[in-house]
Amino acid sequence: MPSYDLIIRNGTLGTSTGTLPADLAIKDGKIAEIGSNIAKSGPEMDATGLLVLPGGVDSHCHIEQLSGAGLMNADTFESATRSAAFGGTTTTISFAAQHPGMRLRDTVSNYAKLAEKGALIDHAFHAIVADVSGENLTHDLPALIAAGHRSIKIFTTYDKVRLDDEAILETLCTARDHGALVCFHAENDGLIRWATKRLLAAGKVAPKYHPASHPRLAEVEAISRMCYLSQAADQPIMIFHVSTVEGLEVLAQARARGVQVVAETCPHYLLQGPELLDQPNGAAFMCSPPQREPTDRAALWAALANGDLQAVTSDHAPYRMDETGKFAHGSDAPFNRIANGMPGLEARLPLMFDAMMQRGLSIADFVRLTATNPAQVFGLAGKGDIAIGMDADIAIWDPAHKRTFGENDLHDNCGYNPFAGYTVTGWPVTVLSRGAVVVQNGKIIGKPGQGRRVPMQISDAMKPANRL
Ligand code: DUC
Ligand code: ZN
Ligand code: ZN
Repeated sequence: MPSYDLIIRNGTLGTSTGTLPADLAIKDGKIAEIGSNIAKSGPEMDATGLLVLPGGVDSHCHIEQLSGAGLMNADTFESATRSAAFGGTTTTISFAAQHPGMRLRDTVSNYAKLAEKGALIDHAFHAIVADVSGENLTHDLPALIAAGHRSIKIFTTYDKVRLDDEAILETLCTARDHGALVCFHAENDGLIRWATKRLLAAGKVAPKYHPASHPRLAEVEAISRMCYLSQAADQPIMIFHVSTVEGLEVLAQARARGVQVVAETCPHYLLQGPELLDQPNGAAFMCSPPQREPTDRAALWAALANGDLQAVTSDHAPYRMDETGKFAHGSDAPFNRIANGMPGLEARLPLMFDAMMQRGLSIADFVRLTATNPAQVFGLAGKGDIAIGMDADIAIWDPAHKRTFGENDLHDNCGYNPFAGYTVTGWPVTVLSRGAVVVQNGKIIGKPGQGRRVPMQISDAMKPANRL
């Protein structure tokens, strides 16, 4: 008779393909058996009335990172991954951010040390490439890719970190030669600068003018251009945080030409509008791209339902509402000098569980969009689903638990919740990472440093079609 480390009994398992009532046994951090009559062999957990889902994979979160504007965000790996675990997420992919003048290999190795010390859950990194000079592309990036850092992030805007088209093409070619995915923050830099200059000159400096400074055409143009560069280099890409209906149309047109492009959106583009910025604490809701219109939200929801968008990530970018964060340039700084971003690691899954169930999506849709797809796109073997042999990264949900978010009830270091007042039904009550309990009964049990780096394997989303 096998002896298991833990059996979770009487729950309903939720996988990327459906649900089934079953018990689940864990051995050595992995799912070892799924069935209805697993013999008792050690510790047990009762999940009667609960859903046993894979822990979330948040493939877009900014942790302990210098922003494009050179500001350190509010979270350490410890605080961010604690917050993630409370929200049912068990794997993060955050950003090792190169700034011009830095060697890429040092950027990633220094960042890995922070994660090794602080992370409570498993993790991987995207390498932000902001300087392609010297040996960064010829030596460092291939070596990093070989070591399992198979995701590259590029900004098309933000002065300090953006790359021009030629540098983007060179990076796409390096990714193609060595097996990596290139992801984009896609907004047209010139359009943003032009709009910003005109707004400031007209004295329109408050946070409520931020959306006008990031026109929707900036996103549409840059997504389109990145799709053409992907086509030219014959290398797949990923577009981060799609916010507009026209952005979705551009993606559909590119796919019809054969461009291999996957894309994500985030809870704030699905649930929030730009009117939130027109209030005294409007800076709390500033992000780029900005929240858009009801028609955009409807189109994004439709794209999640029909498969045109592959993932919902948090874009967790925590800046406190004080001089260490949003107001580093003064409490009356103009919108273009206020840090962009909101905390989202913890609220992502409860928000999406509630919103998806309300809109008629299935548990399997929720699992795929928040865990399975991001794990598969980034080649995180063993993550993002419930099946024998997968890592026992599990979130046990009470689907009936109702909660209204408070002003400052998250476990990160950000000090506010941009979804305060929002009521959700469904909550992760127990969270396991590789079989070990990290959150139970509202308490953190996991320890900093117990998370491991997950090397990325070459995924289908990274492979060129060989049309060159
Ligand atoms: N926009 C970004 O590009 N990154 C972090 C947060 C944000 O709002
Ligand atoms: Zn971005
Ligand atoms: Zn981001």
